[in-house]
Amino acid sequence: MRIMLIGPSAAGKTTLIQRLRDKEIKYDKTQAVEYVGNFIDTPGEYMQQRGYWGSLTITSYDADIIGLVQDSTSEDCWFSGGVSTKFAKPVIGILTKIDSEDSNQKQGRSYLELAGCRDIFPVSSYTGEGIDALMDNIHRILDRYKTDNASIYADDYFD
Ligand SMILES: Nc1nc2c(ncn2[C@@H]2O[C@H](COP(=O)(O)OP(=O)(O)OP(=O)(O)O)[C@@H](O)[C@H]2O)c(=O)[nH]1
Ligand SMILES: [Mg+2]
Repeated sequence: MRIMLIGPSAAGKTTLIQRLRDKEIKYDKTQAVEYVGNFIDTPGEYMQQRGYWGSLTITSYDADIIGLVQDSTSEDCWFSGGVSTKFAKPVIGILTKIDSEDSNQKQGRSYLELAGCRDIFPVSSYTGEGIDALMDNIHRILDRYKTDNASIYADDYFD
């Protein structure tokens, strides 16, 4: 199972992947699409600059599930309304940096809802809060997607 993360620069995608893989947390600017274990990390600029969007769409074919990553300390929303429907894949929302005193979960959640995310997971890569809930639920979401869309997929599509 492969998870692809999409979100603006500094949203916390790379740090989250480091946390999920039990690696050392250290800043490492993402320069290109990177396949890291069961994850696909993407540079924020690829979604913030229109011309790169095609690269994200193509790469999404390699993923089983897409995570739209919103920084809960940011006032900005880079996701266009209903963007989750652009992917023929299950899409979840991930709200990062909930440990920060500047975190505004309510606002971040509303941005992800507008983007079309039905399942939203608040997490902190620093403290680990919400990380287990995120990983525990991913398989449930994939199963639900499979059931909901059973009529359009071959029986072995998800194997
Ligand atoms: N307080 C707090 N800061 C975080 C958390 N996760 C990431 N950060 C900080 O946010 C900054 C950006 O994190 P990255 O993971 O590099 O962000 P990114 O989304 O990969 O950014 P690009 O590679 O530019 O697309 C870094 O300084 C991180 O230390 C978190 O859970 N809590
Ligand atoms: Mg990065």
